[in-house]
Amino acid sequence: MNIYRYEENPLITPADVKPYHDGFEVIGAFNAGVAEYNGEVLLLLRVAERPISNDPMIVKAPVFNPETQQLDILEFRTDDERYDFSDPRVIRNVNHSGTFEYLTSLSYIRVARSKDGHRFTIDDKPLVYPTQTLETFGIEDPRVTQIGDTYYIYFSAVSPVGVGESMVSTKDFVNFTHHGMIFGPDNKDVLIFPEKINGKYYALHRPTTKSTGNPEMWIAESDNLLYWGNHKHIAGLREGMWDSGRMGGGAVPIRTEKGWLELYHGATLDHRYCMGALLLDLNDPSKVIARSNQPIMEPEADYEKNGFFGDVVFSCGALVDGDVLKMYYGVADTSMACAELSVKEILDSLTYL
Ligand code: MAN
Repeated sequence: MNIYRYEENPLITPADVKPYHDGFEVIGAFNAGVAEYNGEVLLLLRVAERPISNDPMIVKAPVFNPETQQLDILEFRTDDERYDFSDPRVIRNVNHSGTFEYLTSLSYIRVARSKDGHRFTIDDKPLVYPTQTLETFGIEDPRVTQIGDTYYIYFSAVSPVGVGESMVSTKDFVNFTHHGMIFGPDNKDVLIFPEKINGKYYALHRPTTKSTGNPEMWIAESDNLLYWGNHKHIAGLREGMWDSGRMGGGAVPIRTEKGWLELYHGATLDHRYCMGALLLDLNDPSKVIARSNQPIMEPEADYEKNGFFGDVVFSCGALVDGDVLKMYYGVADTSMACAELSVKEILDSLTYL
């Protein structure tokens, strides 16, 4: 697989983003959704900001308060034995293993704009910021599907009652309609197909199940993009392989002659995130035709291996120009990068089932 990583990588780093909140630092500008609007490439960055702590014994947790529309900042002592601070992203209660109590940063969506897809200018203010009780821990990992002249932007809405997928829509990136939560908790990695198939809208999604099952890929259909049904499980984890721990959709599905090409992320149980692909039937996208046995991209560059949470390549959007696929991707839960791959080479690399 030929992969051309841009020389400018990482294209956007936290140092390029001015904090929106006083007394905070930007620790991540990553996992961006991608859109083309008015002749520009827009990256809808997940910006993560953290309250600065001057005391190494204190870990702070920012929480959006829907009543005041401000952030509350909670403080925890690192020697408090009720909590586990070993994962820098979260504060866990030692008695509830698996779940987390608080996040150490708050994420929201901010836009970076570019004429050439390489050099970006970052807006001063958020594009989509928490407003509701289901978003008090932040909004994360946006994806964008353009249908006609409407852009549907959907993201993980994180709060103490769970992580679900909520959606807003806009025609101009100024005025928004909030459609509420379209996939209830726990669910992430929703990808809405860019056109109807046999009269229905389709979306990939990734429930996290607690009774039986694993974090794997599902598909659902809808008449109106808001109410989703006829859920089907389409692809699962593979023991001993690069996608043995968790998996979820990445970029908006791309129509090719051979089928819908879905770039997805897979991780091992020790959290090494790679990108691979699924090929779905053009007429019935619940049918998986082919899949990557080997990742199409793995964390290799220094900026992919090292960062806030290292060994992560995680794409939320790509642009296609003929055979050239420009995959924008978050690196190490810290920054944004881009790489060009050949659509044909990806398709040729897949193993048919
Ligand atoms: C995981 C990671 C974090 C994220 C939380 C909540 O722990 O993906 O980056 O903030 O889930 O979604």
